[in-house]
Parts: sequence; C-alpha cells; structure tokens
Amino acid sequence: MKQVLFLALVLVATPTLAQRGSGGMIDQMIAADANKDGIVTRGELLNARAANFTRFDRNSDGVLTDNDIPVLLKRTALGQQFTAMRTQFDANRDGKVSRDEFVNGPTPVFDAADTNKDNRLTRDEIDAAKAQAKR
Ligand SMILES: [Ca+2]
Ligand SMILES: [Ca+2]
Ligand SMILES: [Ca+2]
Repeated sequence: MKQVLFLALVLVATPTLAQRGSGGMIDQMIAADANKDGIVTRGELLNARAANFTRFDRNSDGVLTDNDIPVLLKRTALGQQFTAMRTQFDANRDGKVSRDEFVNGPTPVFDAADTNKDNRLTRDEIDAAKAQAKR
C-alpha cells in the first residue's frame, strides 16, 4: 500500500509522468474532495497532500530526504523519480523537502484540469481531464 501511495506522489510531482499517468492521478484528486460536494478545491488538494506528507516521511524527521526511500527502491526507476520529485519541490535547494515545500509545491495535474483557473475543479472539469487522459 505504501508503495502505491509513493508512486502516486511521484506521478503528481513530475509533469511528464503526470501526463502519462494522469488517469490515476485524477482519481486521486477526486479522493481529495473531503466534503464530498463534487468540487475539488486547491485547499482540499493541499490538505490531502499534507496528510500524505506525514505518510511519506517514514523516519518522522519532518523533511523528505533520500532516507525516506526504502533501500530496495533506491536503485530503481521509482527511486530516480523520487529524486526528480525532490528536486522539483525543494524550493530552497537544501536537499530536503519540508512540509511547506511539499504542500505548496507544483500541482501540474490540478492546474491542467482547472481550465477556467478558478482554483476549483468542478465535475465537468474533472470529466474533461479524464477524457483527455484516456486519449
Ligand atoms: Ca469539495
Ligand atoms: Ca528544502
Ligand atoms: Ca476550475
């Protein structure tokens, strides 16, 4: 289960991969609709991210670093994707991704789906993004 969540994180974080795997990512975004009103706001997405941060920070030191990658994954493509994600989210380039950096990091899938740029994904926008992902 942890590895699935891990993969999902990587897919959200990396624009090229996000495009390739955006079908699953959109499902993830729907899951972020905490109040189940059918609209995913940016705030709901960021809250879901904050919850994920706690899960990904395996050694609970408050930052995401290579130490949070399972040793077995380090040499795999997934490990490399984690490194790419870390580079993208590490705004102050100290080699660690803090909670703030993670929560406020890039949201390429959300941005692409939010066609009217009102920071809310309506059911129509989600459906359109899904149709696009299938192509
Ligand atoms: Ca909502
Ligand atoms: Ca940092
Ligand atoms: Ca919108």
